[in-house]
Amino acid sequence: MTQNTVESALAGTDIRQAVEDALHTTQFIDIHTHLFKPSLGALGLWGIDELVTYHYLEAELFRSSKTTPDEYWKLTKQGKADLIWRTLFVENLPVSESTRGVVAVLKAFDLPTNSTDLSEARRFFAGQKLEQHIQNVFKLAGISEAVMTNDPLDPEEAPLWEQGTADSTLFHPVLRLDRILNKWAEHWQVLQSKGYKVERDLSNNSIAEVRRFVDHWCELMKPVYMAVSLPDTFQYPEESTRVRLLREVILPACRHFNIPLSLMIGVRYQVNPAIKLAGDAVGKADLRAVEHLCRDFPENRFLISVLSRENQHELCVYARKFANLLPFGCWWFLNNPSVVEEMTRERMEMLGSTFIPQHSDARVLEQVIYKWRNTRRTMAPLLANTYSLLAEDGRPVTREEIKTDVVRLFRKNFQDWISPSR
Ligand code: RAT
Ligand code: ZN
Repeated sequence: MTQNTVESALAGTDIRQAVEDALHTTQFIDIHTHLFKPSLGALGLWGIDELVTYHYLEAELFRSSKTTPDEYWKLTKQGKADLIWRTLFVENLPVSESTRGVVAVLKAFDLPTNSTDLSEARRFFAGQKLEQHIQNVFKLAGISEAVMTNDPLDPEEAPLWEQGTADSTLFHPVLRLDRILNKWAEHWQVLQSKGYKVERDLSNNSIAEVRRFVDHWCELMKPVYMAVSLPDTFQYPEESTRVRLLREVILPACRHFNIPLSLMIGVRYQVNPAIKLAGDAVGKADLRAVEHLCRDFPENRFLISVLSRENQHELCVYARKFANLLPFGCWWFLNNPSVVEEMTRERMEMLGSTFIPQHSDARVLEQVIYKWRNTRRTMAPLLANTYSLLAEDGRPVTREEIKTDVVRLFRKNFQDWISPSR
């Protein structure tokens, strides 16, 4: 170490300050959201009624209200939002992570956080112009870009891409494969109706034809990666349509376009269908599937998030074995400060800075404000502690090194993964 670096080496509270500064001056890349670029029109959700009816809050509503799901689904969007606001924010203290998030968003726009109704917030959001509002929101969230989730078999979304959509420097596309890989039986005829000669049992020329479909969408969308969410029962290898499509279509296509495949593993779909989107749960997965994929396909790059807390340690172990595996995010039920802290500490201890700590999973634009604020708040003491331990053990760190590490975690690891040559 040069004399100069020794002089600028930090200790104690200076480390904490340098971490806070690095976290606040780094524009993060939000690598997985359900937000949409403005040219995809009404698909993009924003504003107070969408925030309050987020499915994480719908799940909480039914714990505190006598309203049944059937009664709830009959209400208008505003009726639903009014009921949730009254139940979770007026009659109860909004102490859960998702309710506190709405409070943080209101506060960010200087809107009242304890009013008995949503009228002032509604007036405020109605007065925003979307494109300008997106820029303000990204600034408040400290993100430069967000990655979308784009399913070519979504009947509302696909025609918009086919007609041609304006690109956005703020939003990157991702080819989402859930319908193809998880619901082939319900969708093979949709491909057929679009002129692809596929069969339900993947016979004849089906594999080449699905590949032609995927290639068409990669050329149209230019996705930064492909992605699929998978059940806790996901196995690889296995005799199934999903695995054949994965092995013979998707992985070769990822190699051809030189993009990673994101696997989000561990959903127990629709354990309570009555509450719709809020009705999915979690199950521990067998991560030997990840082991087999990473070993059998060394030329593919995998972004992997697992939903069960019990799978997190194993995922880190596999990442130590396979350099083509990049763990990312604290997904869905894991995105609570207590779990984020535990998982992120474990990842740093086992993987150094070779992972992506978080994504927002935002479905409603303004959620990125609270989700990224919470991430920074949890990360600050955790990173400060990591660098303090390092200094205590004999390797002091500088402000510049801390900044470089934060940029790596929240930007560069992703940029390098999606485009290794840059
Ligand atoms: O977090 C969520 O909103 C979930 O409903 C899922 O969308 C999940 O993130 C996914 O991408 O499948
Ligand atoms: Zn998601």
